[in-house]
Amino acid sequence: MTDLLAARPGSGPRDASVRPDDSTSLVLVAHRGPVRFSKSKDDGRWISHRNAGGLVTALEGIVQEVEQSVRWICAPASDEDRVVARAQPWTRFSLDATGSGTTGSSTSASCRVRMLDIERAAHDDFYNVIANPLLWFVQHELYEQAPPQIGERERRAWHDGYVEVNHCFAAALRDPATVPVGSTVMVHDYHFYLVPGMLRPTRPDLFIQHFTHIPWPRPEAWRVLPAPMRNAIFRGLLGSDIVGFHTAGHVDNFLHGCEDLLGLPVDYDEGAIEFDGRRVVARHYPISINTDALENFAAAPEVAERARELQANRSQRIVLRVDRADPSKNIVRGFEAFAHMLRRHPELRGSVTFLALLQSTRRDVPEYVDYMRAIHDIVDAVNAEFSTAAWRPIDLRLVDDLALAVAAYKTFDVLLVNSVADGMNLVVKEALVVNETGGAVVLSKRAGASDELGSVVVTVDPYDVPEQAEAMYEALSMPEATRRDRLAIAADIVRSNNMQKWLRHQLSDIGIAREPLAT
Ligand code: ADQ
Repeated sequence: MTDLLAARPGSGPRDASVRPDDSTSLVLVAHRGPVRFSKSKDDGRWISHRNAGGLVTALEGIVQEVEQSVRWICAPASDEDRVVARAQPWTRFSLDATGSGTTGSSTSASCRVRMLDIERAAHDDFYNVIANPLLWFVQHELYEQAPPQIGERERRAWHDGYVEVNHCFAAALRDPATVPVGSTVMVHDYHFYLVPGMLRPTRPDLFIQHFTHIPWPRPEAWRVLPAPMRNAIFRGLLGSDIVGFHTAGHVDNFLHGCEDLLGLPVDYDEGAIEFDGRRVVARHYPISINTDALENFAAAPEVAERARELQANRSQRIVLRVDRADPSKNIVRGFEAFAHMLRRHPELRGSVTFLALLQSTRRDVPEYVDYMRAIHDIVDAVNAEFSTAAWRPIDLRLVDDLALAVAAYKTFDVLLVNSVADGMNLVVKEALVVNETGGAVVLSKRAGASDELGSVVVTVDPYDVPEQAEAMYEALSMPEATRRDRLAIAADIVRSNNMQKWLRHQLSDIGIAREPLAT
């Protein structure tokens, strides 16, 4: 995932060191922090860089949205981060509100960042064996055809990695010097399902919210995991006061899981579960993008430069996808569908190019290495079948380049988002806001975004390749006026359900909302 802003060098950990104050009452817990460190080759000084990523950007929005100062607890992402984590527990990190554009004001919000000194072996098990791929694959239902082997390695990695890292986080959060009495703790994503349950018994003074950014599947999908693991996940989450998801469907799946797998009493009307003598509520908060910041970025010179480059080399029409190279994004089936369309509609050959901007991801996980190979194989096969001297049907670029992605968003004819499952999918929201050419969208019914946008885009089932081929053809063939009307409606939906709304809805439920800012 990429931020709207390039990493900006800042001050090193020595001079950025601060003592935490005691008035802080909002604590964010996420695997990634807003900052990472490197050592200058010139003078050996530490340099801090702003981290990229959709989740980081969203959490930065929280820092800007609330009045009180915020603490952010995260894991180190490199050996350099580990050195810094050992040398000093807290680093101050400033956000320039003009730069990130959340409020449009010139004031600067800041937070205190604490990276926990997690042992590398435990982190590897936690991240590369359990969180990605096991939990990611279970929750995106990528095991439908071939369930995983949960052997000794996975059991050990569960205890020595996932449980251990969650325990390290819970232990740090237990300390009132890290989390002052009465704080609100917002825990993010599938890395930390156990933290709320570990924290609750010793810190009943805290208000704990957990938010899951990826799909929450139906109870049956969880049966892929051994009962002790899946029960620990549900019970861990139920240490929260509020559990948040992107869609009403994910909430419903969670409630059914509590009833079916744990036998707990569930009030479906209220979205509430009785657990351990407490009432836990499940709510949905559909995440979005910072539309103002994106529109400003779309007008930047670097985007114009990429747009010129694209224009110089483009064929008449472009089918676009922008994704991490992740099996959940269904990239291989997307290329198969494109080939299917070229077979059924040979008149399109030579005039439509599939531009795929793929960001490499999770290279330490064998499933991802295999998937990348499968992507290259299908691209080679399709290009070998259809290429002519003047035209190559698939233009695959392995890039992490948001300026190029935004330039492509501006002028695509069809955007393909065919995820097997997706918590939300921010690519479709970004593309709809930026497109200037009446681009049409083909969207998976299993992306969270289809709840909001399904009625104005062409929706598809992610496993149905011929349907995706026909949907792309339909989108390419749609009259321009229809495409422009649909785009305008869809972009309005995204602009009115923007990231600020996602944040304020949660903060209001937590009860710490400030007065709405004029936007
Ligand atoms: P992701 O799975 O990463 O997020 P998504 O929501 O689509 O998926 O966000 C991807 C982000 O990365 C977008 O901001 C996009 O612009 C950027 N990106 C993708 N490819 C890129 C490239 N080649 N170059 C530059 N930037 C690129 C997880 C869940 C989603 C959920 C989000 C937020 O899987 O379902 O929407 O978190 O909760």
